[in-house]
Amino acid sequence: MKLTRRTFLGSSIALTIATAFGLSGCSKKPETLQETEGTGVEVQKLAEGQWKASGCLGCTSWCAKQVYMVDGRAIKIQGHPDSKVHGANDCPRAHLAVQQVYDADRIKQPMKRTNPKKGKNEDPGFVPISWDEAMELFADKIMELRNNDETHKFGLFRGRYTNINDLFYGNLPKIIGSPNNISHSSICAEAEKFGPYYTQGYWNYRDYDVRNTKYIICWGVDPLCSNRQVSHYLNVFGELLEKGVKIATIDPKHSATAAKSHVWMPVKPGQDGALATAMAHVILTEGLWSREFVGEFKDGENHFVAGNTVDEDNFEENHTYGITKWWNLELKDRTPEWAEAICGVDAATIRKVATDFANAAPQALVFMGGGSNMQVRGGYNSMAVHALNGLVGSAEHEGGTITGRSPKLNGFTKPDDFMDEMAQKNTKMQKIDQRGYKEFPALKDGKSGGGVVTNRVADAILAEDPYLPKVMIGYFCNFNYSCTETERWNKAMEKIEFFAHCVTHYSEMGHFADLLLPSTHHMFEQMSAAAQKGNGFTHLWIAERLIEPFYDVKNPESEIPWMLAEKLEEKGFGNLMDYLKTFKDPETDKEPTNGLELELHAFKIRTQPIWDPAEYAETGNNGTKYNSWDEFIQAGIWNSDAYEFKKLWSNMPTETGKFEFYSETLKKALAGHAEKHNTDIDDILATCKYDVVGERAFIPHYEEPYMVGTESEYPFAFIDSKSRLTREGRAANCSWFQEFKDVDAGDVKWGDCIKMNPEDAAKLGLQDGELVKVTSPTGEMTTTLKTWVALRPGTVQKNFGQGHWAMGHVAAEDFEGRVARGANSNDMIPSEFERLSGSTAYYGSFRVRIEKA
Ligand SMILES: Nc1nc2c(c(=O)[nH]1)N[C@H]1C(S)=C(S)[C@@H](COP(=O)(O)OP(=O)(O)OC[C@H]3O[C@@H](n4cnc5c(=O)[nH]c(N)nc54)[C@H](O)[C@@H]3O)O[C@H]1N2
Ligand SMILES: Nc1nc2c(c(=O)[nH]1)N[C@H]1C(S)=C(S)[C@@H](COP(=O)(O)OP(=O)(O)OC[C@H]3O[C@@H](n4cnc5c(=O)[nH]c(N)nc54)[C@H](O)[C@@H]3O)O[C@H]1N2
Ligand code: SF4
Ligand SMILES: [Mo]
Repeated sequence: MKLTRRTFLGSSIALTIATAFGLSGCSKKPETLQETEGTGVEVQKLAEGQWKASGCLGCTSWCAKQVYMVDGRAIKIQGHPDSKVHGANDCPRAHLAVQQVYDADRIKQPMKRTNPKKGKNEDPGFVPISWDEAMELFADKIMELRNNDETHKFGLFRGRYTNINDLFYGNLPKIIGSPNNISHSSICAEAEKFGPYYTQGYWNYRDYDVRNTKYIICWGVDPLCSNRQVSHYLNVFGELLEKGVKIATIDPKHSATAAKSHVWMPVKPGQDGALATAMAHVILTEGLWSREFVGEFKDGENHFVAGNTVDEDNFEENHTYGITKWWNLELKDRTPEWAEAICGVDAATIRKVATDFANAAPQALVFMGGGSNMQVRGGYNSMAVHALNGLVGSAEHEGGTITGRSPKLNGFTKPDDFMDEMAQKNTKMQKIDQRGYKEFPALKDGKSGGGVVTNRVADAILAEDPYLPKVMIGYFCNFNYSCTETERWNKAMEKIEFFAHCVTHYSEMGHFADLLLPSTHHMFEQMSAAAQKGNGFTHLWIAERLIEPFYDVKNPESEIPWMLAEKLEEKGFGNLMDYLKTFKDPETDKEPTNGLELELHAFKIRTQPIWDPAEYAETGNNGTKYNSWDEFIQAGIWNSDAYEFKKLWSNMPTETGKFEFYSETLKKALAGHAEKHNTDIDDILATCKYDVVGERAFIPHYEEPYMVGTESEYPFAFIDSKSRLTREGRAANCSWFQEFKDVDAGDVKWGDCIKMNPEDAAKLGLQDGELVKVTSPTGEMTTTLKTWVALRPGTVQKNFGQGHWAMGHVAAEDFEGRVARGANSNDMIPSEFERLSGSTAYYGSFRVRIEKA
């Protein structure tokens, strides 16, 4: 059976896009056109409606939103004015959510695969079934695992998620008896957290006090386009420039932010470590480090002279640890002239930026994104770049880089009492992502195997090492598109006996599913909540179901587990249902009787320290205090109190309590991992593709980037960046994404391109606009060439977001024929890792060859 549009539309085929958008079929006629006073411009007045609180999971910014509701339909979105993070400000991508929820291409009811053969070129033959049948099938598969004592062969993939995800992602696999809950975190940003953790003990995103700063270095980050708090930065940037804040951007491409910066430093891809260590060298030799934070030579003289070691005993450190070791082991030789030859930024610019930055400090900050560190040897770049904040005393300082406060929330009942003997035993098995293997330390929070290695799962499945999982469920994720070397994922998912995918849309991953479980859209069709920081505050938004879904969709984090628990109970395994019954309504003490009640109770329990005075009297509440659930849910937002600067000085959660330039914390973590594998740290680092030996392993240092493909065979270093309008991997089926694709400078509407400096194009005899074949050591793609001056010669750049062959009729060139619109860089990016954090390497990691197609 062919995967046709009709199959997808099912019984809802009569719904046209027009009705979906509320343009017709609406009980009220649209209001008439009116002239806005004095302008002569006629605009359509918004129909009578109401702003309702909600939130956006379009990216990790997790912005608080309001949705304008008319007759039960969502028609417009704005920032929640009460958010102290971004106020009513918005990012353009929020509006795409309206196109997503009313998309005619959504999966409208559960679908079952009828073709047992899996493969990209196989037609899955999906046919509609009821939820009851779907859950029956799924529960049978889990019971098979239980009957064979192989519950560890169950696995759950998580992409994006809400604040109650611990119920489904955290605890459900444990109760079934599996260690395998695999999040997408390490295809996202783990290497970026590595540096801040191994210097100041903080494994999370940072916040930047830009309103009080004088100098910002945007390093491998494009805050006007991506990263977190786009809604905030897009709107505050003008104010900063007007006030005279200086901005330098370090990015091999001329990004949206570079275009608004005073200085653009087009670092060669992957060479961030050279630049960062040279800037540290300048700050020390020029005597511009923070005396208050770092300390001073006992004799008051500056002994940091290029090429000379210093006497460690002659320096009295304050809130930091290891400054002289860092100098002696690394920085003394890292002159700007040395760096210029390596990283391609001239020595004078390095000197000037380092000096201006340090002179503005402590109201000066380095804003670090993934560009500088989601690289094969990016762990130490992450440390080196973040350490600059330590050198100038801006870490935790007003106008500096801060770590943000989290809301105090309640956890759920622990699953332990609901795990039977089989579950206790099988959850102790090795996880299927190989975390903690010798070659995958994944040292989150200082622990060997403490973090996830998402993208390794494909290899592990193919190698059946540690074992082949059999029954899997995934939600809000699309690893066959979002992970590198996508073909590995296609082959791996073919091997999974039974896979259920809980998503709004068909996708490259869903193509390999046995069950498609249509999911609610997080912004409109379910209860939802998330917390994020920005502007010196943290907000937590909470949203009620705003739209009564007109497709047969369910929330994967609550309704699907409930239905599964019912089925499992019928089949004799009641532990999951017993567990879910502990989710009692904190107000009435009533047990949930269905999935929607479970959802409501879970959010109430989680946020009780925000809305229940009796609860926060005990737990504390470091922000808005509500008097009841109703009051909280109506307002839809909680804000933290303002950040307390300097509170963590000499109180960092590191081994020494200090900001570590010589990381005792990393030394301990690496030693723990080496000991587990009966070897030494040098061997571990070599296994992880690092060059370093000895003591330098514990300090931020320069490593030559590990690039796949030799320069002679593959002359161009590839630069991957996010499309400005992509909502992670899932905006391409919105016509607004396609129509405005050219907001990415140089890109084309409804299409795709790769960009190259015109000098390089001329050398190759290639013309702007012609089709080219791009070949990497592991894949190839055909796309249009655009010449673009804003790139250094020797590089090519392409944005991530197009290249969907599944998803829908807008995203794909030919949906039924599985022909992509544009190209997915991941078809070409070799699968490499930053192994110390478990991250996938997207940046500074490979080269390509370009020829006429
Ligand atoms: N080359 C390259 N690759 C990248 C990146 C890059 O910059 N370059 N970025 C990386 C990053 S930072 C990340 S975080 C990952 C993201 O990668 P993933 O976590 O795999 O997420 P998406 O690709 O966004 O796919 C999410 C799926 O969820 C479904 N969906 C959409 N909305 C909803 C909803 O409201 N509810 C549910 N249940 N499902 C929904 C859609 O069908 C979509 O297929 O990609 C990574 N991959
Ligand atoms: N528009 C948009 N914004 C998003 C998302 C989205 O999908 N779309 N996703 C969100 C998510 S999930 C995440 S994790 C964050 C990630 O946000 P970031 O970590 O900031 O990651 P990117 O935007 O992928 O990359 C940042 C910059 O790195 C540059 N870069 C590439 N190679 C190198 C290099 O070798 N060195 C240096 N210095 N720079 C390099 C790229 O050109 C790009 O401008 O963004 C979030 N914001
Ligand atoms: S897409 Fe990201 S930045 Fe934009 S509104 Fe949504 S969460 Fe905020
Ligand atoms: Mo991400």
